[in-house]
Amino acid sequence: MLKKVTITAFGQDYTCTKESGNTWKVSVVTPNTSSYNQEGHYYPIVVKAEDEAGNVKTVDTNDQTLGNLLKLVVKETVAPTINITSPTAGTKTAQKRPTIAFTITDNDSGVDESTVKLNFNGQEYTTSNFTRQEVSSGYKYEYTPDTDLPDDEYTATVNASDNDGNAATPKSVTFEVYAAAPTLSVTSPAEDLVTNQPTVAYSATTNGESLTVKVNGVPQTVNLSGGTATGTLTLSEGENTIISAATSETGIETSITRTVTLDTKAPVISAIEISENPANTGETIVFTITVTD
Ligand SMILES: [Ca+2]
Ligand SMILES: [Ca+2]
Repeated sequence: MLKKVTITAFGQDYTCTKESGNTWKVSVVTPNTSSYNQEGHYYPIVVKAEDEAGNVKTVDTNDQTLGNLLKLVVKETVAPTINITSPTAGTKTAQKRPTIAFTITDNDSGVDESTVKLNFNGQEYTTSNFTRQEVSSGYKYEYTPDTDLPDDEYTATVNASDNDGNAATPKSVTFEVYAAAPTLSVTSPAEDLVTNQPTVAYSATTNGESLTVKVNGVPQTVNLSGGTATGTLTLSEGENTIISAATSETGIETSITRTVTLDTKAPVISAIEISENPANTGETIVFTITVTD
């Protein structure tokens, strides 16, 4: 005669109730956490039957016939979280090999690294293409292209699942590589201009986002509108170095240097000599003038 049947699961004993015939039953609620991180990825169950005479039969996971039936796999249902930390969505970068950084975290069964995938620029990359750093409940991965990317818009998409097969919502980021130097053409003043006017008209065209103009290091006021810059430059007596520098949205600079000379002083005639004076009719005479400027 059987006295009782008990099972031991998740560190607790549960007493079964006799059903019809030789069947005993008990209902048990599974734990809130996955069995994935348990040894063997399962929760071990022990069944014990005792008769009235005091004989006890215990069956556990090591039992050759029934042991595998006592390996209880419990799966959690919460998908991992993906967060792309760099680049920021919608940004433009001058970097031709921008690093794509993302974290994948999962609180319970953990990130299944074989499912971590980055789709970028028409290719699929896996963890062997990434550098990896452990973070709380997951990993931070970084991917850096090994060739320069042409200027264009790019989208990076990350996928991952946890060890219990829960697939994360994929995350994407779209950004632009813009590494081209801006165009710049200075139409005025001309190179090596010599003038007696203390100001000179400035004009230039550029596809840059901004333009600075300096005369001998002194910033000048120029108005840039619709790709055309205009202004008036103030010159100093003598040689003036005019540096125009256009900067793209991503900080790439193109510059042009012009040299303009301001000369407001008339030449000085300091000596005149006529040989001979007075001269005879029909005689060849020589004028010698001394002039400085
Ligand atoms: Ca999970
Ligand atoms: Ca002069």
